[in-house]
Amino acid sequence: MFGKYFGNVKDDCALGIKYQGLLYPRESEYREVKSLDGLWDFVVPPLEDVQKGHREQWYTDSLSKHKNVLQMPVPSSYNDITTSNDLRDHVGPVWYEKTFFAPTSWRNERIFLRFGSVNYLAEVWLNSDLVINHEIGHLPFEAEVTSYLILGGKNRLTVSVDNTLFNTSIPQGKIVDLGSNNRMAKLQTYNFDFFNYAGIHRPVLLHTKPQIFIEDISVTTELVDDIGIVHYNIEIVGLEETDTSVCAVNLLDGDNEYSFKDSHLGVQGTLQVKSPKLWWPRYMSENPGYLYTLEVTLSVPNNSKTDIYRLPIGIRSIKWTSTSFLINNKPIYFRGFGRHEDSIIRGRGLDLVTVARDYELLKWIGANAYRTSHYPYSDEVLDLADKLGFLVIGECPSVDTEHYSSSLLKKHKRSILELIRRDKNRPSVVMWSVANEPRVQYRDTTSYFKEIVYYTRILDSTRPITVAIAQSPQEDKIGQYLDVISFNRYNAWYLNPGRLDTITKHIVSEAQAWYQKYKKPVLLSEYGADTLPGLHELPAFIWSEEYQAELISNHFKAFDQLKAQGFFIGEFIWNFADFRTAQSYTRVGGNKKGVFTRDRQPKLIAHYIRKRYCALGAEHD
Ligand code: GCB
Repeated sequence: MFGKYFGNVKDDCALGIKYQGLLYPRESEYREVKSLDGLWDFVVPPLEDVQKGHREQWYTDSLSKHKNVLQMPVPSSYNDITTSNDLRDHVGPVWYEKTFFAPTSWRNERIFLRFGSVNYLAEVWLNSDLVINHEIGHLPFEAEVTSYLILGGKNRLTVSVDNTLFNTSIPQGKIVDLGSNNRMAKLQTYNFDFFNYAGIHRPVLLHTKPQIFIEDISVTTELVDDIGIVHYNIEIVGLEETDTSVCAVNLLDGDNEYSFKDSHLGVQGTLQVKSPKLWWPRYMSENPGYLYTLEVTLSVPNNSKTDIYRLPIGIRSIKWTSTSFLINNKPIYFRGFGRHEDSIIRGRGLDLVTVARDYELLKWIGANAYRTSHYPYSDEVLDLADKLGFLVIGECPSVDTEHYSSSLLKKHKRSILELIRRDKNRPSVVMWSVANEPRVQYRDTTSYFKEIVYYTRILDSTRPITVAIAQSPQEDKIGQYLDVISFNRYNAWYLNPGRLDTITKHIVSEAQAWYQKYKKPVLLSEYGADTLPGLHELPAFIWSEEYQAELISNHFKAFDQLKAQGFFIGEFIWNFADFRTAQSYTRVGGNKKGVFTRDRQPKLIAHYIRKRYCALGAEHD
């Protein structure tokens, strides 16, 4: 149970767990939040000397003194903004700078700087001092900057962002040295199938906390008969030994009514909610995604210090057996997509317009689930999953992993720790995927994943663990450690291209083989076909809209047979929308397996999926 590690244990050497709370910055009576998003100065070092900025310590003076300063939007990826191939394909550090004022009214506060995510390696200087560095994209990090900040004056924030991926990065990449004759000295290659977009990808927030503050809250919920049980654990920072603190906890419902007449006192405890309004996924309730607010009020009477933090929570239970996955004791059938954070020009940068559109499309098509392939998505995306009642398989950024090593293992664990630390309280997140398609031909694959799964389970035993597996049941080495078997299979695409007739039989027999081998619930985590929108061919031919429609429809026949057998718990199409990849002759402008185009319009198949997914949803009404 993560309560143990996320509540009290700050540093567990045996497990390599070092942990600091990272609650999302929320305004309250005692907390302020200021956004630093907008246009930042942006400078790229010369191609032939990408380390120049570090050597010359560009963080010690204003970037605006350089020639060729661009105005770069934050959040966004920098790659597709200009018309330059050099910037799109840049390998190495780039430099960002923003100036801002901090109000004098913050004199008695502790001030923190939070980045929603920077891909891949970030170094952050405030007024020339290094305040934090962070490795691994797609995850937030934060530094206390109280003593570096000029209150009532101008501050200069400098960030170096390096997109270089090595064998020990998460995800892995390889650097090819092109030699000194080449203008671009280094070339980045990687096996994963999405563009290595880079930049400050998510919001940058400056926020205050009182001197004594609520550092973290961990919540787990369960159902006992008709009672919703909410276990909570609160971490407080800044207390002196002589301070006596009072932590009062209450629950507000959707109408802002308190659930308890008197608040519960103490940093650890259990709330019992009679006849709770449960958090349900879509289609299983009139009111899916019902959220309460856990209100925590901290006061230190002899100090007259107070803090308040309000955390949205959902009351629901998760259980799994050898054949099923249950929410609130009801079996769930997942129907959804693998997705990407990817939009035209912005790349992987948070784009709220695309986020809102995607949820409208997910609702329209009748999906109830998605996998955050192949990395953690933004807080903003997951907030909506909580609110709208989508089921999320949260994935860490280990993709096509190979060449296992102890330093890779350490970073892989770190990515899982940071993912669970961020999303542990989210009702929408119902399963962890700790890798996508790891390679298994290595001697140490088995011990590596045994340790990864063990580590994940210690952090959180309340959610099942899976891996999206590429191998056949015969070749697989990892399934023995998992709770749910997920497999990616491209029948009639990479396997037997053009042979639409082979799909149903192959999928049914493979899913049965997985179940026979492990006696665990099975889901298909990826299947699909690249499709050029507007290309029509009858009889169906690969890359046409008809081919994608037939390929996916033939899978539906297999799923119907499998559903009747009792162990098959879900279907995830690859992919929700077309997305950008590295340049290759197998990709036309990127991966085109989307059911929607990159500008979010439906391909032919979308209408068939809608019919099926909505009908499956209606079975639960
Ligand atoms: C896969 C990968 C995914 C690719 C997909 C494809 O198995 O998990 O990242 O994009 O195949 O389209 O090739």
